[in-house]
Amino acid sequence: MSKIVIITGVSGQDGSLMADYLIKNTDYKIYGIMRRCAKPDYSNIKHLFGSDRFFTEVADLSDSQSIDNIVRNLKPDYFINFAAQSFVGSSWQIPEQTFDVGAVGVLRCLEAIRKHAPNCRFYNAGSSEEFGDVVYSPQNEKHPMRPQSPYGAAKVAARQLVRVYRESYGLYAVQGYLFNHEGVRRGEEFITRKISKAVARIKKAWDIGDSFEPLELGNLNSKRDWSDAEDFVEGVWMMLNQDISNKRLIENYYSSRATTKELEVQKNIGYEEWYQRYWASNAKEYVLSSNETHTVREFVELAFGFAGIKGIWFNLTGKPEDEEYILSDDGVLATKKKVTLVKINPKFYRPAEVSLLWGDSSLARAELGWKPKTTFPQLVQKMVENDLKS
Ligand code: NDP
Ligand code: GDR
Repeated sequence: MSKIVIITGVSGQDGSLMADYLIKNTDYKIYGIMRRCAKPDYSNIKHLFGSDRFFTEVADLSDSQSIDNIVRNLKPDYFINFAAQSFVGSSWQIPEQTFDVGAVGVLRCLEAIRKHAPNCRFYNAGSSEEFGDVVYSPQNEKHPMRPQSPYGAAKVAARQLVRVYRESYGLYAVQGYLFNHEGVRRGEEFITRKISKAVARIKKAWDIGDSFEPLELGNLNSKRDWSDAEDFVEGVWMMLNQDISNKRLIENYYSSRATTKELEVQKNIGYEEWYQRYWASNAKEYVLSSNETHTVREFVELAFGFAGIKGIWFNLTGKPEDEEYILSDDGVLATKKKVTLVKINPKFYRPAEVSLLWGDSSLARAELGWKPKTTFPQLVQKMVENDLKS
């Protein structure tokens, strides 16, 4: 019988990419969970509606009954939780909702799995925001948790719950540490998509001789480790299938399965149950990252560059909020008049900033054999070209 995978947050970037990945690489049935919404946005998943392996269900992470019912009815083999209020900036405006979905929502999933599908493998979407105010770089799995936002704090709480349920009940439950990942399905308020959309808008206006409003940004100096989301859903699937992907654990498995003690346990509970328990108690949590860090400033320069627009940074007062990115005289679209492409709007500053994120995913690369395929410039180019086309 075909296995069943539940994906929450399926209308978002990662959920929809995971659904695509599983339709392509498995023969499993995918149940995408969407919350009730007056005008649902199906843009990321409408291409899947013709598939006889893709279904949608209505549930909400803030409603324990809805999660419980779905797990009880479907008895899934995998539950991949991508649902969250995922915009860090908004987490100061709606902290309670962010925490409820990001932390208590995870507890609701774990409880439903514990009661109705204890052999189901659970993934929760952890974040580099959990590292927050970092104490060393690059950050690996051992870095302390120092979140700087209600969003980051919710993810840290969720991580503790995932660990407690794994250790208390023997669930295969893991939470990766994922650094920023982007792409053409990225929400428009996140910086990368905000830039690629604005570059396309400005390029279009410029080409037809129209005036345009500059792109308004906050902190240009913050550094992020950006990757392509398509590479990351594969890494998440590897974390959920470490009996197939984890070289080190597979070696340990072969050496421990014939020990006298383990043979005794196998005799008592049966090999299949022993296998489930073995992988549940040994599954590990990994960092996924590009292992590079770049400033917002660099992203801006590359994005305008891919649209054939050259600019320079300009600041008459030296105050950060007076900095502008202006069309440069020696650029392809040169002009004598000052044309502002980007300016600062302090409303995009955050009450507390995570100024540097830089991942070290060497453990995932060594043990899972995972590696991102898309480079930083390729990612920027892909996003700009997509927005120029649309
Ligand atoms: P998106 O914002 O694109 O998607 C979030 C999804 O969660 C949407 O489908 C949204 O539905 C859904 N959702 C929100 N609240 C609820 C709720 N109460 N019940 C059910 N569904 C809900 O995020 P991403 O795809 O980028 O990220 C996926 C996960 O990974 C998130 O948990 C995020 O925090 C985490 N993460 C993301 C990183 C990144 O760089 N992208 C890095 C590290 C972690 P709706 O369409 O109705 O809003
Ligand atoms: P982040 O992503 O907070 O890292 O969270 P975001 O793209 O929102 O911000 C990245 C950095 O850019 C700075 N910045 C701005 N950000 C936005 N959105 N808009 C602006 O105008 C702007 N100007 C400067 C921010 O201050 C920040 O430093 C993402 C989300 O996907 C989370 O869900 C995920 O957990 C983390 O990545 C890892």
